Amino acid sequence: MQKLKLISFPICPFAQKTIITFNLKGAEFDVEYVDPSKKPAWFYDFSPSGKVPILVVDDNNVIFESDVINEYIDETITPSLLPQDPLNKAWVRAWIKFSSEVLSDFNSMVFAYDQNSFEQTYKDFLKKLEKLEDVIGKDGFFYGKQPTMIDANFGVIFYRLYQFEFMKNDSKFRSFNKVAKWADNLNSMQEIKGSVPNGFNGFFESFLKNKQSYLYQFLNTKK
Ligand SMILES: N[C@@H](CCC(=O)N[C@@H](CS)C(=O)NCC(=O)O)C(=O)O
Repeated sequence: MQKLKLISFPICPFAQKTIITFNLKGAEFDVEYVDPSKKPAWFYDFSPSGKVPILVVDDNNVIFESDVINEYIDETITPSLLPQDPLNKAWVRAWIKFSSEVLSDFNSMVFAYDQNSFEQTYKDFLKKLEKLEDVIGKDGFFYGKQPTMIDANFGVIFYRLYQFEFMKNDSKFRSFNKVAKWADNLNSMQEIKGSVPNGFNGFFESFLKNKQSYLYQFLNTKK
């Protein structure tokens, strides 16, 4: 059996989707969290872009880029989290690409420094959810009755969205019935709840505070 170690920062969304992928497979793996402001020297030998996540396989093989890491995991650990049929597989993969744009909109919301810029980025985010409402399944997953790789990607986004009660309950978000049901379902899953390290809330809170994010004041966990 291969030895798998993921290197991450505590609140990295790209690494979180890989952890969810591992969790959905019930795979054994280790995670090492490094402090982004104090990256150890060995990190640069492993990570050409200086970014996490990286996956270390059997101590000396390194894979970087979260989507590539996830494909490697899917190819080497059963069961596959992609449809078998090539056409449906391509369809799910295409929407996985789209999930990167949705994550980017979500991150823009997190980085927004005032109400106006937040509202603009939230509009962009909702427009993308509208596209999803038309295509997702009705059984609480994106495709079919079981999670596929794309549920990991959106699990990360919805996990973070639900850190803000007002967005979770927002009528515009809730008006996308299928998306809201999907988000509720993903957030109820242990594979997703257990995809962040201990202390995640504190790290996320400090991150928003340091970025002077408009959303900081709305964090559920904020005292
Ligand atoms: N395309 C990359 C993006 C990874 C990325 O942007 N990671 C961030 C952390 S979430 C990072 O390492 N940034 C460099 C830094 O903060 O020093 C992937 O999907 O793996």
